[in-house]
Parts: sequence; structure tokens; C-alpha cells
Amino acid sequence: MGSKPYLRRMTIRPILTAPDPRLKAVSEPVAKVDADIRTLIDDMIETMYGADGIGLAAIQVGVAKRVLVMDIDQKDGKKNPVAYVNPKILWASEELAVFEEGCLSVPEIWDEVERPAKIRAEYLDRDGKRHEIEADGLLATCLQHEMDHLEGVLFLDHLSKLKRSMALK
Ligand code: GNR
Ligand code: NI
Repeated sequence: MGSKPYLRRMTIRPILTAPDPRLKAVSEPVAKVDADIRTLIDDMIETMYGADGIGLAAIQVGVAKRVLVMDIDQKDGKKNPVAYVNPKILWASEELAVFEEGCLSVPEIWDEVERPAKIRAEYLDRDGKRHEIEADGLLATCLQHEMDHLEGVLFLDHLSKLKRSMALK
């Protein structure tokens, strides 16, 4: 049920880490972008900044809803948080790109992951308004990393068995 509609501070929520089984859940679509979802979004943004991340999926704070937040250009201390509700990939390029990825739910492990270099995606924003975007570079990588979380997939799952076992050592 709703929290107080005013005078509420954003709250940093604990981030789940692997092998917590909740990280494998498939998240549910959001039926309506209401006050409770906006509260979740605000807390996720605070949690992401508090952990020095550039993205966060709701399941990482234990909420199995299709909600992401990202801020991929935090330069000069200027914040530009964006919320993505019910994001969906509409098209992905055949061309692939390799990025060094990390995950707040897999602390201290970084490894190269190959993904489509460009994607087109749709999502609802914090006000429930629909957007369609084309993304490449870090935005495309991060969006795909976050959307994987909605399916219960971690970047480790993209590594070869050998690399994964070496990374987990
Ligand atoms: O903070 C994060 N950095 C990052 C770097 C490269 C590729 C993906 C990411 S996402 C990660 C935060 C996180 O775990 N989001 O789910
Ligand atoms: Ni992650």
C-alpha cells in the first residue's frame, strides 16, 4: 500500500548478491506506473548512487518488477537518472560489441561480455509515458545488462564455463 505522499526521503535499500536465489526470478510487468512504483524508482536511484553504480534493476533490491534505473553519464557530479519501466528490446543489431562488465550483485568481478552493439527498445518513463530509443555504446550494453536481470540472468551467465569458474575463484 502507499507510503506517505509527501515528506518522504529516498531510502537506500540493501542490494542482493549472488548466489541469492531471488536474483534468478523472472520479474513481472508493471500494470500501472503509480505512486508505489515511483517510490520504488526513487529508492532505486538512491541505492544506485549509494553503491556507485550506473544502473540497477528492481530485483537487485528484491522486488520482482520490470523496473530499471540508469545513469550512464554522471560527469562533473551532474546526475541524470532515467527510469525504464517494462523495457522491451524491439530490435538488436547483428553486429556485436565487447564491454568489460561488472555488477553490483556480483561484487569485485569484472569480465568482458559480447552483446549486440545496437538495440532499439521501448519503455515507460516515471510518468507512464511510452518512449522508443535507439542505443549503442555503454547505453546499449547497460540496458541489455539490466534487462537480463529482469529475466534472472547475470552477466556471469554470458561467460564461458572456464571464464566463469576463474572469475568466481
Ligand atoms: O554499475 C554497473 N556498471 C556496469 C558496467 C559495465 C556494464 C554494466 C554495468 S551495470 C552495473 C550496475 C549493475 O549491476 N546493474 O545491474
Ligand atoms: Ni547488474
